[in-house]
Amino acid sequence: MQGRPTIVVPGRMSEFVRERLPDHFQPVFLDAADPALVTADLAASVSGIAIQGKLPSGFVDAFPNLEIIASFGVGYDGVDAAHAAGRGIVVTNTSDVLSEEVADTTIGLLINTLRRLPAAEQWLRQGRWAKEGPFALSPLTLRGRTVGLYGLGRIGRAIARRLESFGVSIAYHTRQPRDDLAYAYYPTLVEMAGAVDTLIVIVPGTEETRRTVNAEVLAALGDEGVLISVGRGTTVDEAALADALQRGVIAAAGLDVFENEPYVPDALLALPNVSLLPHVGSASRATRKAMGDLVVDNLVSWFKTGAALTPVAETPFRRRKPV
Ligand code: NAP
Ligand code: 8YV
Repeated sequence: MQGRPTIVVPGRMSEFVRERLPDHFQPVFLDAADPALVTADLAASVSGIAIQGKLPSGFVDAFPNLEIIASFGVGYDGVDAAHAAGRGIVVTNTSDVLSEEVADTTIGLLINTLRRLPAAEQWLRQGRWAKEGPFALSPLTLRGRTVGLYGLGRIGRAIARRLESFGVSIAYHTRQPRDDLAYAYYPTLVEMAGAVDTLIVIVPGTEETRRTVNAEVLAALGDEGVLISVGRGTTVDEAALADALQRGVIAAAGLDVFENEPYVPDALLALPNVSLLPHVGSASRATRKAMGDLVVDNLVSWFKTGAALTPVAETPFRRRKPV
């Protein structure tokens, strides 16, 4: 790597990336991914972008010499990878290093939702145990449940492995069945929802998955049904979900992700049968550091060796000219 490539970092970015970038690169931190903030000199000098969250293609196109977009997170729905591919720009994500952490969080959210543990803790903290007696028995339990995983990729499989030890039945829906796993496969989401009582959503947020967890799927899940959503908020029709929870079409939901983060619909906040988390699936310092390191390591590898470590499927590129 001759000289230090200039990497632009627009908007919020993990401290772990901010701290390490100067060891290898000339980082330029901008307030936002706004093309109006890009001077002609900066436009010409930038060869990489590090991004957390949404990256408008108008901003990407402000840089004629851009080679790589390193995205913080395994889900890269904030980056138009097809657009980047069309310009020959490689996009990387932070796959694998967070799978076990997100699977742990999913199991925690599932049990919180079924057994109402956050409400039970509030009962104790508010002095109600001493004044009013034991917390109410939870109407729901994990015992005897059949869990359907919508998505059985890296994180889905890590969730399934944990669920095996809980003694529940496991099914899944993806576009392609997996011949290496013995779980029951359903070719459609609504068929699987009709066959299980617990639906865990861990697919990427794409146009294809958008609002696919809709009123029909929730009705199929049934009145003992529990929805756990940890993929992307866009996959769930939140208005249909609030309605289903209000009317008892399903029993409860646990949500870590929302369509319009950080805003959570009032209709969901008002419901007692919902457990809500502020998108903390991967949010331990150790895992966020591993993710941050992978963002930087992808950039280093690209400029040093000509290959990224974890390119996304749309951009399996190699770099032609060494710097
Ligand atoms: P992955 O390994 O790429 O797995 C994605 C899974 O979704 C695959 O099983 C895939 O199977 C399935 N899938 C994709 N499109 C589908 C469709 N249209 N219909 C049915 N199934 C579909 O991804 P991962 O590493 O497990 O991560 C999954 C997602 O979790 C990320 O994209 C991200 O949005 C989310 N996430 C959330 C958090 C959090 O903090 N809550 C943290 C990390 C990740 P087929 O290709 O066979 O369909
Ligand atoms: C991160 C995530 O919180 O990896 C993902 O796809 O959703 C989370 O691990 C998020 O990407 C940080 O912005």
